[in-house]
Amino acid sequence: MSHQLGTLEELPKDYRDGLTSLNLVPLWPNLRAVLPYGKPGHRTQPMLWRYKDVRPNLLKAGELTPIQKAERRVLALANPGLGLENMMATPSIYIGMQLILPQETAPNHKHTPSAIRCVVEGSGGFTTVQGEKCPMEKGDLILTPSGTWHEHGHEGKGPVVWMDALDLPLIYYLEASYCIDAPSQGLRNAPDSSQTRYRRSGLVPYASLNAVRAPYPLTRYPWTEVREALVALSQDVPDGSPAWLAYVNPETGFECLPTLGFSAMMVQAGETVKLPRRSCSGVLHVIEGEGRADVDGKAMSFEEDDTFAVPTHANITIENGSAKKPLCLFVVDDAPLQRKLAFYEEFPAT
Ligand code: GTQ
Repeated sequence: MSHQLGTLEELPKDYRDGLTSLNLVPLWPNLRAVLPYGKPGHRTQPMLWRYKDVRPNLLKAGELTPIQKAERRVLALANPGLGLENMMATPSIYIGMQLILPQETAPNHKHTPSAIRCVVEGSGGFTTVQGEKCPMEKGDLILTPSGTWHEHGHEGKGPVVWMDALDLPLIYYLEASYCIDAPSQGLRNAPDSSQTRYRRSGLVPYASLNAVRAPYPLTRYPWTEVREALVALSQDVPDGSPAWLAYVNPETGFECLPTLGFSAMMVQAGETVKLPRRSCSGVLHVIEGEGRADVDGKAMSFEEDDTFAVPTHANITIENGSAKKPLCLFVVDDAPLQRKLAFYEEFPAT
């Protein structure tokens, strides 16, 4: 039943002032703001960041700020609806574009927020996570979960750039965000686990059936393999739907991280897809291809390496702008957190 609720102005001024002096607030004038009917409100704007705008500024940062003065040389993609200084792409998701130049190192640390990298350009970069050295090639996903030591380096030529996604806004809001640094890690002398223990989906090391399972068994998800899987899946999805694969923990089958979810989507040449309306917020990054997105009526044309933010409950249509080539998107969202809080919802595309 919807009633017109009382307003602040209806209350006598001396009563209001008395409440304020006692740090008390009446709920009813604010109730609809915090509990709107039907759908949540949001300050997050549908927002596109073009890589052709980001890249020159990131390279300029490479000239202006030596790595020692930056620790991490990053430009954050800040959603203006959430206040630029807050460095939030969505209420839960921080996105940064990080540059590392040949021979530079970004020192070892660990922190309470969880992070991932999705490589944008360049070759020869690497991230070492808990002693495991992970090569970084375009489109590779590398996890650095909460509390895991990580450091970056670059043994190749030319700039290396990747996209960082962290649950930093959430952890900061909880007043739980902090970091510890340490000398460089010792390296485990073996290829990363995507090349050895978890070479193929559906197979796990036998001993893991008995063992107390490591929470984060797989750190690197090579894009070449994800892409092959998307191409194969594309042959068996209905027209108007994307081929959509979730990155999961190979030991549990559940999401890789507690808070943020990762997935990859392929839209066939010439196709337009409507996504289900989902209760999570998200960020979509173009690994390959070009096209147009409509997010709650805001149209955005994107190219390869561009990134866009989508608010909770958004209606999203994605059009592959090419008649010849597929469009590949990497998706970050906070669905794992919402599932744990038991209110994640999906509504069919309308
Ligand atoms: O590479 O460890 O964009 O700690 C923000 C915080 C990257 C990182 C960011 C970080 C990192």
